[in-house]
Amino acid sequence: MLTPKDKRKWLFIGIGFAIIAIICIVVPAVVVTTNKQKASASSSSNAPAYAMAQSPYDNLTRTRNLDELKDRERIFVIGDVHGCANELATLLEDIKYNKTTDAVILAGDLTMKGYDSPGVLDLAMRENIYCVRGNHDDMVVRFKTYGISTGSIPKGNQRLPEGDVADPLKFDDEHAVLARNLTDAQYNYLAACPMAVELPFLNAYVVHGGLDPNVDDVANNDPYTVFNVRDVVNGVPTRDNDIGGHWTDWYQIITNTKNTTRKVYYGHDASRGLDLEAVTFGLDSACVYGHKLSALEIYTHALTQVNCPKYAN
Ligand SMILES: *[C@@H]1O[C@H](CO)[C@@H](O)[C@H](O)[C@H]1NC(C)=O
Ligand SMILES: *[C@@H]1O[C@H](CO)[C@@H](O)[C@H](O)[C@H]1NC(C)=O
Ligand SMILES: *[C@@H]1O[C@H](CO)[C@@H](O)[C@H](O)[C@H]1NC(C)=O
Ligand SMILES: *[C@@H]1O[C@H](CO)[C@@H](O)[C@H](O)[C@H]1NC(C)=O
Ligand SMILES: [Mn+2]
Repeated sequence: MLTPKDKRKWLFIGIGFAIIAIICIVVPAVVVTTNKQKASASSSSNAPAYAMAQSPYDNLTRTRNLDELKDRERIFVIGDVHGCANELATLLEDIKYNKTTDAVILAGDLTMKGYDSPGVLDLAMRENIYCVRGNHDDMVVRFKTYGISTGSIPKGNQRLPEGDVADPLKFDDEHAVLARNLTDAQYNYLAACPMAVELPFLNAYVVHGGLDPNVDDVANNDPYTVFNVRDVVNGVPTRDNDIGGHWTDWYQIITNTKNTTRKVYYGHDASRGLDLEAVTFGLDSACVYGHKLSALEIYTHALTQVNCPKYAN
């Protein structure tokens, strides 16, 4: 028989073990779980490991959801226009573009290289055309945002002060010449072209260069890479197009391991030209270099092209 004193003793020992068990098992479990939640929250909002600094002057919208286009009869994506305003106007006529019932999305690099970048922006504004930002557009925007913020865009070969960006710029750059020429309306239009346009009703995106298939939230892509990617070398995207493999092959392989097939319409790779694959659709057919300007209709994949004189090398 246990005496009342023994009972109390065993009761205290039991309570002691319970407290030790709580300290040793429950507390660490809670801490580990909390840390895991923190880690997954921060990794999902993190840029990929290869990302460089983002310019304080890029004034960039990462993604724009264009669910509003779901009732349009036709949606066209047009490749790099690069200042070829007349060819864009001809292409709109050829597709019989109706801004009420159709939509047009420009796949970036509206500006530079060609003869009338401001004219392209004016035409795009007038025709309610949608857009994403290209690598050349990005440089023009960064100069102009700097000009708006500081009062002027100086001349000379000093660096635009942007931190450790992947593509540092100097004020004697040709993109600064166009930036000095842009009206506020033209700048506002160009600056508002996002890194990526989402068409959720088609599970499709429009970007200039490409997307990293391992980044689940498209907004977490590295903007410089989205504007510039052509190839992938050992799993790391690069601007080059003669080493590694085409980013679209990598994109297709990773997409095959996933449960969603996110289509990507893009431009930027004039040397590869038109490149329509299963889930990626390359539309830079080198208009400014004397080839063609291309419009792909997303529902039917009907292709319309116009010929372009050679304006740049
Ligand atoms: C565009 O389509 C709307 C609706 O069908 C029509 O009323 C309008 O006349 C069309 N505009 C042109 C320029 O064809
Ligand atoms: C800048 O504007 C001037 C005058 O409007 C024009 O002559 C020139 O071609 C423009 N330059 C660029 C790069 O757009
Ligand atoms: C950034 O761009 C928007 C248009 O998207 C414009 O309204 C705004 O003024 C710009 N901001 C700066 C600092 O220039
Ligand atoms: C893929 O998605 C479908 C439908 O949402 C689901 O039933 C299936 O389990 C998913 N498969 C994988 C491997 O996640
Ligand atoms: Mn480009």
